[in-house]
Amino acid sequence: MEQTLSIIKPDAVAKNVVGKILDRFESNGLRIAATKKIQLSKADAEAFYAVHAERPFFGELVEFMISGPVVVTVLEGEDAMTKNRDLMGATNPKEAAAGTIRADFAESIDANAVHGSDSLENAANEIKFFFSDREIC
Ligand code: RTP
Ligand code: MG
Repeated sequence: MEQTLSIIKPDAVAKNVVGKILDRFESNGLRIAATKKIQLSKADAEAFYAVHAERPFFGELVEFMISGPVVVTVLEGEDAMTKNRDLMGATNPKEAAAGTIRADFAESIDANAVHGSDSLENAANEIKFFFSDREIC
């Protein structure tokens, strides 16, 4: 069964909508195979978003991701990676379709509520970044 990684970002954790967001996944056919709440270090965030290291928004992205705890989750199901990206909506919540997580819970392109792996290869690497095999059920 396909797996992907979700991160509920600090803005959504601070708004106390973790349960509401996890419900979107479960209500749309995805299963929670692993989940935990953690505070990322600066080194964690820089490593996780290394692909964006040269982008102008990298510094702000890292500072935002360490501004409070996040909830990292392994989602499992048919087409889990694509399904999660569809449920999230566009990166900029102003462009996100009605009913998506970002349309309903995100504030701005920086504070945009969730991260989701964008390829199966990245999903496998991102899951390994956060979870050991025994934590994934
Ligand atoms: P994510 O990686 O967090 O799931 O978001 P995404 O795939 O929809 O967007 P991506 O292009 O991977 O960008 C990662 C995060 O960087 C911030 N960003 N800011 N100011 C900007 O132009 C800009 N572009 C991207 C967003 O917070 C985005 O989620
Ligand atoms: Mg991305």
